[in-house]
Amino acid sequence: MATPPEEIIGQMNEEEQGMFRSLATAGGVKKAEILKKIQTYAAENMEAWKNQKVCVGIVGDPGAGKSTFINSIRGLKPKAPGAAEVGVTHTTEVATDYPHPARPDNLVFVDFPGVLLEKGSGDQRDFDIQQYLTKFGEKMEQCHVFLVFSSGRIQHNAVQIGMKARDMGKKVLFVRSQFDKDLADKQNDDPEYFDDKTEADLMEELRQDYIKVLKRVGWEGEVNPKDVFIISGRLNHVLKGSWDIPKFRKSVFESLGALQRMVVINTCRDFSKATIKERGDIYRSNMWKVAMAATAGSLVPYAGAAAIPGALAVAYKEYKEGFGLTEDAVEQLAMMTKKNPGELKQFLSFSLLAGSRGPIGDNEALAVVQAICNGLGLLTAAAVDQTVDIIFPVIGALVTAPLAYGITTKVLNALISRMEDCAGQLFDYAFKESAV
Ligand SMILES: Nc1nc2c(ncn2[C@@H]2O[C@H](COP(=O)(O)OP(=O)(O)O)[C@@H](O)[C@H]2O)c(=O)[nH]1
Ligand SMILES: [Mg+2]
Repeated sequence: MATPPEEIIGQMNEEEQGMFRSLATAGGVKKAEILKKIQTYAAENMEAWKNQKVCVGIVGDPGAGKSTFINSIRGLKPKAPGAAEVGVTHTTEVATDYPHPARPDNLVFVDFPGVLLEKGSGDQRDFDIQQYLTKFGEKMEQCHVFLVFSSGRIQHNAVQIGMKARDMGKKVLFVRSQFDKDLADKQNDDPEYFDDKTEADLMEELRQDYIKVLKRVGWEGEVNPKDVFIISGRLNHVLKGSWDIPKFRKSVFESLGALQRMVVINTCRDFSKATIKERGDIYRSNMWKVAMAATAGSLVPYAGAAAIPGALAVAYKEYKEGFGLTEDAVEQLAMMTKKNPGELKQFLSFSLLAGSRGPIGDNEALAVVQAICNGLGLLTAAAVDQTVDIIFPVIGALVTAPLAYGITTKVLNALISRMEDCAGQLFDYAFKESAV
């Protein structure tokens, strides 16, 4: 029994469905031929996200925390190589690109100037949005989403620029940063506030305040409170997902296309527990492609097995990155939570292994695991324990597979679910009794 093409086409995004639906409904094209075409497409496009570009435009008042956030979202500390200068008060008149160091061609944050100084005038009140657009309009067009930063007293200029971005059809999100500072100030200045109110109440007040100020400074149209995010731009808070960071990340996902989302989750490190499900779902939506690529060459069980390791290995590596389960990520997590890195890695290995006994005998499974891992080049000294542990149930399922495509998607789904669980458990374990 072969997998019907309709089932696979149903998993595709709109554009891809358009490509293959007509083929499936056209008379005279054999199912096997359609499957072959889908396979070829999948094999060629499994990593198509690597050709995508995501550009995030940022504007806001000086001192709002733009540079700090631009560094943190790229995983950089303030003085790291490539980091934006923080605390600079002089105004610049250029839009500065800040590429993500891990994928500089795929993910760029653009710091747009909030002013346009006329030669000889130096008067900011003369801000001319038309002139600004002449200079920066093209660059703004290249951005996919805009962030308007404020520290409570947003400037007229930033509002004008934000509205233009909106009029260009861009999603505009509003960010009020430095909530860690706001919270500490409130606890110091008005401790009684917290007798009957919570952190969440203070966040709501700041959110409403942001909307009020936006209106006062000339924002035209409704501002949805769901588009306003109260965050701290400090590295640890961005990585941990404090306050509105998870909601913010989800809104950014929603503003992007399917492949662009892959760029973000595979590139921007995120330890937050609250986005685990969204990250998993982004990988799930791409599963059919991985599975079809894995079975490229044949849909006959075993005959296609030679292609399986390559596609699976690629997906496996992506998942580890996206869920923060790489050696490097775990070491960073250990550092920020002041835990012993060895201890965290051991915990991760243990949770990956838990409940992984498959339907086939241990010796048999081990032999297959070793063969596959060798083929994947994953059997390196550093990664071996984690890799074998997680691939174990995958291979267990493959060996008993009656049908390569169907089983591979099941296996990928299991792999994603396993990584989701592990990422959640690791988060709880790492942040337990941690001051971060
Ligand atoms: N506590 C705290 N300080 C921040 C935060 N974001 C920025 N700062 C500080 O605020 C000042 C201005 O930040 P910067 O990122 O340069 O703002 P920009 O002018 O918008 O680029 C610097 O001293 C930062 O260290 C934050 O989220 N929390
Ligand atoms: Mg700055």
